[in-house]
Amino acid sequence: MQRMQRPVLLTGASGNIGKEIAQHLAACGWTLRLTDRCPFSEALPPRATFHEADLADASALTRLADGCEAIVHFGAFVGYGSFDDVLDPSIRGTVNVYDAARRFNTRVVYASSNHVVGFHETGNTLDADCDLRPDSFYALAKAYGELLARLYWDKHGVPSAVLRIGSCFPQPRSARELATWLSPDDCGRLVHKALAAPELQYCVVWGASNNSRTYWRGDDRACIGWEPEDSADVHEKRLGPATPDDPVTRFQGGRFCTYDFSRRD
Ligand code: 15L
Repeated sequence: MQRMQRPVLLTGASGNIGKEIAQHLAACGWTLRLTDRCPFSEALPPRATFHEADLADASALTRLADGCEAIVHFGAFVGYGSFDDVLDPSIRGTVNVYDAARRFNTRVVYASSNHVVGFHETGNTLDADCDLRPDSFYALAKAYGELLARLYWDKHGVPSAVLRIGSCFPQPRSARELATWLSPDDCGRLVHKALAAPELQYCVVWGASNNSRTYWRGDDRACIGWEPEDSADVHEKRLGPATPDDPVTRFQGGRFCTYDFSRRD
């Protein structure tokens, strides 16, 4: 399907999820302007251009966003890092994205993370308006991005779909991921729906497939008309039950919660 429209800017395009999203959106007919600090290692999707740039560079971001219809923001420091690790790519980078969206009057599809609620226990089922309990500086930076999205909607009318991405890998790799898995296809469809939704304000959607063991329930998916089509349930036999006394299974954020954990009670 070919859409006649201005390009969509995709940040973090060279990352594992970014590459999948680029292919999926191109197949849905979107014209893409891809950007990342690292080169795009695969053949470019049809109608896509690639521009190497640093998210912390506000003028580069402004040039890239000029003429775009929307920004899909997946660029970030990825993994368990320090405050210094996340400061430029995730915090400054996301401010630059929102400033560009405000300037050019575009919507933002913001890739947040399930780790913003990582310190909720796995026995609790959460609605999207639950307390944020970030499990790392990585998650704190994602939570900052969620609040930026809220601020830029309330103050400047920049629409955002905040997607709390679970574990987006080709297949679930652990008992935890039977709850948190988001299939790459469901992820692609989610971003496409967030881009295509005719009326977008500020909404938060759990980015997880239709998993029976999910930790997450209510959200704003109806606003963008998305429902997951895949499920981690078919992998249950292979991955087995969660071990109840494993500290990694106590909190929803899994391993991120256990790194540098020093609380004693
Ligand atoms: C994320 O946000 C991370 O980027 C990814 O590396 C995984 O840790 C994933 O969440 C997850 O929770 O499985």
